[in-house]
Amino acid sequence: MLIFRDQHLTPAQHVAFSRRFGSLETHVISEALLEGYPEIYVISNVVENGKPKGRAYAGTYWHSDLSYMAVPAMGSMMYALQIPEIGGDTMFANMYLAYETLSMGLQRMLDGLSAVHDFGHADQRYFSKRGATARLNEASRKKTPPVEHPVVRTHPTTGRKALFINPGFTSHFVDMTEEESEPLLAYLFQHITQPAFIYRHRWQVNDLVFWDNRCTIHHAIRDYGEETPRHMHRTTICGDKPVPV
Ligand SMILES: O=C(O)CCC(=O)C(=O)O
Repeated sequence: MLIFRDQHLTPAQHVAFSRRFGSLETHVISEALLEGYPEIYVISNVVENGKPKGRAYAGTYWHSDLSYMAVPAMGSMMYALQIPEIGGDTMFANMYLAYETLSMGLQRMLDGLSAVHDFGHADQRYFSKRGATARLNEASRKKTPPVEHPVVRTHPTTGRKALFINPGFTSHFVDMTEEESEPLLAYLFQHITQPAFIYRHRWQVNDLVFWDNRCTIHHAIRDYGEETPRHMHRTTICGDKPVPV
């Protein structure tokens, strides 16, 4: 992760800087894209003239951006425009450490597994309970069928192994039922989100935070009131297909 405090960026500058690292994704939730800048996904609980300015409470569960796509995101760059005085932090967990601290036996077993990732899983499991806006509709559901990824991936730049599963989007292991997968996934999800692996970012207005989705997962904390504005712009940088170990 890279954190740049006190940046003063127009949407065009945010997009231009992001493009230096690769081509940019257009998020499947089209209602949340910034007018005139489809590369900017707006995460916001602000409503103006009765119209939501973005997707409220997006990412309020552990996930890696776009892991539900066949080619998940390399990185994301989030720019803070409005932040609650208290709360609204984002937690990031280190998936290299998550892998490296498992026993050799479990590492070896996971090295050979693949898992299914599904945007609908998070939508049903988390959003339906929390009244988020801009949920998956039929068109966006069609664009995001479940996909399979290796459970352990080799980072293309560092060559290090990282666990590539997350509670938000990973529904089960390939060739196993959800019921069979559940006990091991539950163990792994508590392992990968333990405090020792977490950096918690306390946002300030004008922060630009750039994270690598190939070796981290993150969780936006919803601990502020609905009347407390939180307004962010995010660009998403295209990645490559996860390489198994
Ligand atoms: O709002 C945040 O802090 C993070 C939102 C999120 O999870 C994301 O952009 O993927």
